[in-house]
Amino acid sequence: MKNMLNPCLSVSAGVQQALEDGRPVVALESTIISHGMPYPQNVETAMNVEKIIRENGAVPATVAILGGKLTVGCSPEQIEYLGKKGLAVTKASRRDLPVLLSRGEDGATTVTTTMIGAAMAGIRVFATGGIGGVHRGAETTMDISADLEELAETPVLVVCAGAKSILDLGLTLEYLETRGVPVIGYQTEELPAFYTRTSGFRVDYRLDTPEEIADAFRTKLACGLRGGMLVTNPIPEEYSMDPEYIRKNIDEAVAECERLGIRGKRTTPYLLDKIQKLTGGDSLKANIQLVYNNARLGARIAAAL
Ligand code: PSU
Ligand code: MN
Repeated sequence: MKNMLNPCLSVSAGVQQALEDGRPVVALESTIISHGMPYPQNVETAMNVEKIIRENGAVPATVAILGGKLTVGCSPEQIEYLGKKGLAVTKASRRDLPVLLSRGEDGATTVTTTMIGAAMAGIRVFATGGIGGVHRGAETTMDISADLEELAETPVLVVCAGAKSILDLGLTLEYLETRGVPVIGYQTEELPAFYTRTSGFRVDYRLDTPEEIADAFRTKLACGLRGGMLVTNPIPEEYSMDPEYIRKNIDEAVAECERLGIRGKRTTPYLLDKIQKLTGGDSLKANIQLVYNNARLGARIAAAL
C-alpha cells in the first residue's frame, strides 16, 4: 500500500506481499550491476545474489530507477536491461533523484539511493559489495561519497565487505564516527578492505551472530536514533587476494585516474574497471564471491530482525 501513497515509488507485488506478511526482505543496489561489473557477469551475479537470498529464507528486492519511478523489486528483464545498458545508465545518487524522477528517466541506484528506496518501502536490510567513502586526497578534492551521509540519516542496515583502499579508510572511519554510524565487524575486530580480510583499522564492535547484529539494530530503531548501521563482512578466506598484489594495482589505478583528471561521480566506476583490467579479472572473481557472502549474511540478519 505504501507505493500508492508515494508517487515516486513502485514496489513489486512480490516484495509488497512479503512486507505485508512480515517476511524478511533484503534490498540490493543496481549501480553494482551497471557500473560495478562488466556484462554479462554483472547480470549473472545479480541473478545469483537474488537466488542466494531466497535460499537463505528472504525475499530479494533489487532497487533501480525505471521510467521515473524508484522501483523496489526489479524483474529479471529489468536487471538484464540495466546490465546491458551498463555505463549508459545514469549513476543516481540523492542529488540526481528530483530531475531523473520528474523527467521519467532511468537510473542505477548507488548505496545512497538504494537506502532511500528501501526505507520508503519499509525494508530494513540491504546487502552489497562495497560502499563509497572518503576518497584519498579528499582534503583537497572534498570527494566524499553521499553514502556516508545517507548511513547517518536513513534507517537501513547495510552489509558490505568493508571499503576498497581506493578510499582513505582511516578518514572514512572518522567521518562515520562523526556522523554517529556504528561500524560492526561480523566475526572480526578488523575493518575488512573488500579484497582482503584485513586493513590495519579496527571496527567499533565485533558481533558474532546475525541475531546479535539484529538486536543492536532493533535497539537503535527502538530508541529513535536516526540513521543506519554498517556491517562489514570479510571476504571468505579462500577468495581473498594477496594484500601486496592488490595494493600495487589499486595504487596504479588511483595514479592513472589522477593523471587522466577523472573526477566526481566518474571516479569510482573508473577505478573499479581499471582494477579489474589490471588484475586480469582476478579482482572481479573476488568481487563476485564477496557479494554472495554478503547476500547470505544479509538474508540471515533480515530473518533475525
Ligand atoms: N564500491 C564498490 N563497488 C561499487 C560501488 C562502490 O566496491 O559498485 C558503487 C556503489 O553503488 C556506491 C557507489 O554507492 O559506487 C559510490 O560512488 P561514489 O564514490 O561516487 O559516491
Ligand atoms: Mn564522489
